[in-house]
Amino acid sequence: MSSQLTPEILSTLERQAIEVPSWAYGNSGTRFKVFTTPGTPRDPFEKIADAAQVHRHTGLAPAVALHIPWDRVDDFGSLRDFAVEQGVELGTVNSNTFQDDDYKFGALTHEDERIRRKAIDHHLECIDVMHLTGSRDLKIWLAEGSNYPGQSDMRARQDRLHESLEAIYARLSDDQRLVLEYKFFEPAFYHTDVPDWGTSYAQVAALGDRAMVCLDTGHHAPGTNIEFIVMQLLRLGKLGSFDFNSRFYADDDLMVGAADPFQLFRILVEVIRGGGLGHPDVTFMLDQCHNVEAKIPGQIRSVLNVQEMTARALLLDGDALAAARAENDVLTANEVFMDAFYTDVRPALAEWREARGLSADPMGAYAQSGYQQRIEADRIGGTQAGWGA
Ligand code: PSV
Ligand code: MN
Ligand code: MN
Repeated sequence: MSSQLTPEILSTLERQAIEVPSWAYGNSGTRFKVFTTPGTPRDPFEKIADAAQVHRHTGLAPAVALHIPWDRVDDFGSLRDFAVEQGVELGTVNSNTFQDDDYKFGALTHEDERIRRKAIDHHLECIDVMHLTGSRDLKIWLAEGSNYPGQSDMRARQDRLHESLEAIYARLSDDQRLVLEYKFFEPAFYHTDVPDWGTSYAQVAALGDRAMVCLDTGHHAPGTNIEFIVMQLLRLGKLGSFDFNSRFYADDDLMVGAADPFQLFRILVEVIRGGGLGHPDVTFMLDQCHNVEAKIPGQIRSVLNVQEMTARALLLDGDALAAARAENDVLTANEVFMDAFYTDVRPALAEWREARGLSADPMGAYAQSGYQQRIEADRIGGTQAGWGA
């Protein structure tokens, strides 16, 4: 093999699995416009079929995350069987409390007990779905908060949030988990009820061992040292999952590694340092929308980006780094770090793929496969990802 990737690194890469989101295959957009794309899936089955293409060409994406109610079907058992036929499994179930008029002023935090009950019941329905799909994780992202100082009692909302989460957590079976995602703003602009990792941590710590934090890389203020948060959550044993994507400005949901590959590298260095790579407790997921680019190749590119930065992070010379640190040799430590980042691992990863019966060039193989032409011819009237629905 042409490269620096040792057998040990190659076998570590073997354990990498990246879950893809069903909503990446539907049409999505901004609040200005949702562009439709020929061949867009018309139902959850077609989303799974598209997601399976990503795994087929990369060997990296064996699971698909669902979103309820966007992916609600009459028979989840048959969706599960279909996924297995396609060579993937059903993964994390995402709840949705952001598209119902009742939730205008909150869901799990709402002042009105009736609305809170409705939001809790939605999560119980999601847990029922998880039993049918075989999913382990319930992921909760809450669009709750307020727009103006004085509008809400922030403290009382935290208390209600705890009570609601407790009721949901109590319904999980022993092998299921709750992961609570944080986001610093949007759709609320003054305060958000779960704005940061500390709040998510405080809430999940109060629930128990099977409640963890979900870190979405696009959900921090610009300039935030995300790898520090990764380190801390791993140190505390509370990093349950990643939603990978990249951003230039806000929650852009662009392809992971596209906006800032170096940040992705730094995050993966801390994942490896903290024992999170290939660890069953730490799920790697994408949370992306492909507004203008082709969706399946967009996902293929993304999982390849994660693998590429993982391989580079695995190249970090730990002994040289430790020696430089011990001497407080700042410049050498930084050079060792940058050497790993600047190493081109693409030829080695192409060989890694070929050794596994995959194409060296998954983007090219997908383009050649004829799948895209087939779905464009067959599917008329695809669905939106759900944002405008
Ligand atoms: C909204 O910000 C969001 O992007 C969250 O990151 C969720 O994970 C995702 O939507 C799906 O609900
Ligand atoms: Mn997310
Ligand atoms: Mn988001």
